[in-house]
Amino acid sequence: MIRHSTFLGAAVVAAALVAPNAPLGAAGSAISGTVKVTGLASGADAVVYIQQAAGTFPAAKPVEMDQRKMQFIPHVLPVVAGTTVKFLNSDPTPHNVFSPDNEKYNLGTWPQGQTKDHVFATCLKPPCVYTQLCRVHPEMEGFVVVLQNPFFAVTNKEGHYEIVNVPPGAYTLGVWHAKAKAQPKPVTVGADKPATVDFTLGR
Ligand SMILES: [Cu+2]
Repeated sequence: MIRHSTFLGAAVVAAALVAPNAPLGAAGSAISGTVKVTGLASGADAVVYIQQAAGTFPAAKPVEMDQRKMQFIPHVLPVVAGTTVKFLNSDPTPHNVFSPDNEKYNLGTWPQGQTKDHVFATCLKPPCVYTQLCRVHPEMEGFVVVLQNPFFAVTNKEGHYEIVNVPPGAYTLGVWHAKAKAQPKPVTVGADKPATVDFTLGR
């Protein structure tokens, strides 16, 4: 599954919203690249994101984090601040949903086929990372990463990411990974000038 493509739709909508006066055809460009994590075989599940973009960004429509085969899917879910996440249980066993981070929440425990919502509306200094846990199954873990704008992508198992339709401008590109870190990098994109930014994360 190509996780980063899940967010293309949101980025397209947001680009249209933030650039209402842009001439027709002056869509943004892509920022893409590869993330390597020192000591890990896979560069998957890193979030690459523009730290701060001009304008305000409405919440995307609700997105889903599933609990299926004893895993949170997707393992890493970036969202724009204010977005509702629908936590679904697809397993025949009850699961719990809680996070010990930031404002903390415990949505309870519920059976197969049901969802409960949490609105990620309190993030004052993005990124706000919520470790997503299940009290019934201590080995289960996921992450919700709350961001200021919809210009983000999650790396696939090759470590590749692509953020599409970024409005022309100069930005700082951050990267988040559950187990490794790297400094942000500057990036400039033009109307027809995509950019490539690679990261090597250390632990
Ligand atoms: Cu569980």
